[in-house]
Amino acid sequence: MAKRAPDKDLPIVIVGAGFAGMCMAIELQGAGIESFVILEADEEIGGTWRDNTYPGCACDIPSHLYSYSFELNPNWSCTYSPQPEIQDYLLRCAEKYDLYNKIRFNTEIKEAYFDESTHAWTLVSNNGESFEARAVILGVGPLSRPNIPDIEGLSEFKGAAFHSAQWDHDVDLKGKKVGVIGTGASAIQIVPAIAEEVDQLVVFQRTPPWVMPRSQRTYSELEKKLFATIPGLQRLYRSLIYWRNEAFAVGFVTEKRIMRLFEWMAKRYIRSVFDDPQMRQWVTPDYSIGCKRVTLTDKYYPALARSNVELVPHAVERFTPEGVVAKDGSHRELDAVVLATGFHATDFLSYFQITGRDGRDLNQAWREGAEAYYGLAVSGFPNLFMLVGPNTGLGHNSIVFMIEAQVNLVRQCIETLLHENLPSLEVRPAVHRRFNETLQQRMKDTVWQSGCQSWYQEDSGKNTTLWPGYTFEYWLRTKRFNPDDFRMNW
Ligand code: N01
Repeated sequence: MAKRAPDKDLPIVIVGAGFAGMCMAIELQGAGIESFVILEADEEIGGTWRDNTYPGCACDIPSHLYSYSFELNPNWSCTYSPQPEIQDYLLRCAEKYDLYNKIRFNTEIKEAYFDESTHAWTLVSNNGESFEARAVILGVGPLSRPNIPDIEGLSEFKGAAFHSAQWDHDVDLKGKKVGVIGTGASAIQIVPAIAEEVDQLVVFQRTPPWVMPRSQRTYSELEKKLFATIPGLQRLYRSLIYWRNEAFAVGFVTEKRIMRLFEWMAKRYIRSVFDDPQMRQWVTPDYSIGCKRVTLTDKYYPALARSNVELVPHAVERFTPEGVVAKDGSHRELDAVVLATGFHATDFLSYFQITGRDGRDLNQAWREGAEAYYGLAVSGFPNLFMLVGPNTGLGHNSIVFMIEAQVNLVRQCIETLLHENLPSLEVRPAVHRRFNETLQQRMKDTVWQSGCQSWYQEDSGKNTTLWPGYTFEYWLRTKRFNPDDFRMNW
């Protein structure tokens, strides 16, 4: 079929209005590109910070860093802000940057295909609507689809059961016998938040997490005033937090022996809370600290030590209509169960049907694990970009920093496409391959590949989620669009 000139008037489509999609929109606006629309599956912006409303939900990266660099907020109430405050921040940003006019809500994209003759993408929504686009940017996030484990008997359980990211606020847990399955970053926030109000709390632990104290602190009115009025102070504070967090990467990716110091600190923390040798043993992980995400909390261990809280150091075998049977065969009667069982993090875009050049299917291209060029472009899929894509997640620092680096490069790709009126722009296969070979080679020496099983990895053990280096390095390497890395079709 003869190719036509690209239709300049086709919009750019951003999918998802969370931290990433909004950042992309603001970046395009800043470059004078207004021809975009944001398609959002839900009826409000916010992504993960809209969805996760469980008791105790907060960010485990300090808010002065976990926020846009171009939209500092001097009024964060405390070091690690609770979810409502972060969602409010995002709502304010959406208002300030006039994003609501650009968003189509309740529009969930299920399918996207590229037409080589028109150089256009067509996106199809769940209600059958279709949208044509010059370029597509997927900002859907890897932690958006809850992992509801296929545990025998779950559907026959007579009590309430819901995932941590789909908290059922109609269920009153006061005075009830409640089970929490999972002990990851969500569970360690939920357990202390509900321990006081429930009658009994049973925590089912398949694998103990490493826990470090979080040192939460409320900012005084004076501090907020100083942040707001002294030029550069808040930016300096933000930089200090950034470099402190970045220092962890030395242990994660360069010198794993440093992690022994953190292990020693975490074990000392365990001893300071628990007198019972049995409890100390149960909560002490047998894998290197950092291999799974380190959980930060001052409240989880004290909550486990409460008399109405029981730690069951076993995975779950099955549900009964009345409760849960642990792997050791013991049964607990429960009124409600919280599935704090994480997300389909490595599946990335598996729930999308994405068809690129020559009928390439993205899921097929990723059958051995997702991979991309700096997590944001895939060979064979012209004019398609993604944010927080493969191997751009972090175990130690703010993902907002990575998002800003990504939108900067994607914006440059889009500018090249528009200003040079190119039909398409696509990362070269050899560049894509070399990039991922080097990345996986480097990954081998990181703490994340030191022997534990985590959501960072595919079942095969391949780590498709994390950036195996320093974030400033990612920022430097994505700062300028390199035309040699892309095939530009005329
Ligand atoms: O999920 P997880 P999460 N039977 O995957 C267990 C971000 N986040 O929602 O370790 C029994 O960490 C599983 O056990 P195991 C953050 O990036 C950020 O807590 O696999 N147990 C594990 O204990 C985080 O890393 C914040 O053996 C089962 C737990 O469930 C990511 O979200 C706050 C099971 C899942 O832990 C995910 O955290 C919260 C089964 N069948 C979350 N299946 C911030 O503060 C799973 N488990 C920014």
